[in-house]
Amino acid sequence: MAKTAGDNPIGEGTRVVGRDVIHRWEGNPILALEDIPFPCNTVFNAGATMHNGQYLLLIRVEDQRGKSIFALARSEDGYRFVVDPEPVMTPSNEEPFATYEFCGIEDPRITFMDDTYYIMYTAYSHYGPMLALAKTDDFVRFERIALISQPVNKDGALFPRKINGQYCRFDRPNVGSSGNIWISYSSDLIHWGQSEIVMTTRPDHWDCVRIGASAPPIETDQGWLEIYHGVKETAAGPIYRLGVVMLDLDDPAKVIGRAAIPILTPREYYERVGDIGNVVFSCGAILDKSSGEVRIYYGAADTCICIGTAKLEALITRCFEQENTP
Ligand code: BMA
Repeated sequence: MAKTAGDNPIGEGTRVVGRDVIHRWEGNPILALEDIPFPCNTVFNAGATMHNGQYLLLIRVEDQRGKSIFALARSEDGYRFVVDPEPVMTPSNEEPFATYEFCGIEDPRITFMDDTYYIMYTAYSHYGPMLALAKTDDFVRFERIALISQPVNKDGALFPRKINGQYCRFDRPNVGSSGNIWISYSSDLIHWGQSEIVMTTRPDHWDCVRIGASAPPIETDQGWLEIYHGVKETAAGPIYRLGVVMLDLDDPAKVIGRAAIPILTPREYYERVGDIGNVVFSCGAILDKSSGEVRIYYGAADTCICIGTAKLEALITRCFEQENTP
């Protein structure tokens, strides 16, 4: 439903929306609590992909205990989604996953590679968050592959092809309350190593406290385009925003362009107010190669799911503008 000026008690309706390179859909949010066909608390960060001509979102749903599970939402147009009646992945009862998923499974990111859909997600337990990997062919049967990091690690995003003969992922080990984007490699998707720092927080910027990969990287003729999130602490708590960076195609640990300003920042009421306010957080984006448009699905205020779009070329250009004007 299109918003009018009166809908937003914080700003002045949609007047502020045009300041971000990402265009928010006027019908946002696309999924909220009332769209989930089983009892839950909130719905937010979702992996995104195409499957048999349909848009699929693997959505993070927080149940009423406070533990997260995954459900599947389907759409013909990428905007209007219907959620399957039952969750598709819940914390495992089988070891070794049961111990490390005890507090929930979070933030799924989908990568299609070699006819298989891989899902890298955060397994949450009393021992802290760590990365896990599952796979599916049909979004009906999901098979866990392995726990693939120690705690504390989050924001795992698998590249869509091997690089120099190896599988490749971003991850985000924490150092206290801070954290940077790293890269790790594997020959079998189970054992990971050769870890290397990719990029760090910027002390004087919107991404000064923590950063992490958001959507899995998109291959372009300029390099790997990564949509990432950055956190700034304020007197009123953290603000989560989205930014873009371009990485070398053959050596994705090498940054070749990083936008100075965010591509999306919380401005709308549904991004400002919710269980965790002032959050836009993406786990999935879909590139339509024929139109050159990127559809970015993002959780807003840890309470609903939204869509924003941008031309791929606009995102690429942003990466190489060192001092983007606000
Ligand atoms: C991050 C993740 C996300 C969440 C965000 C804002 O650390 O846990 O799932 O959306 O915080 O609360």
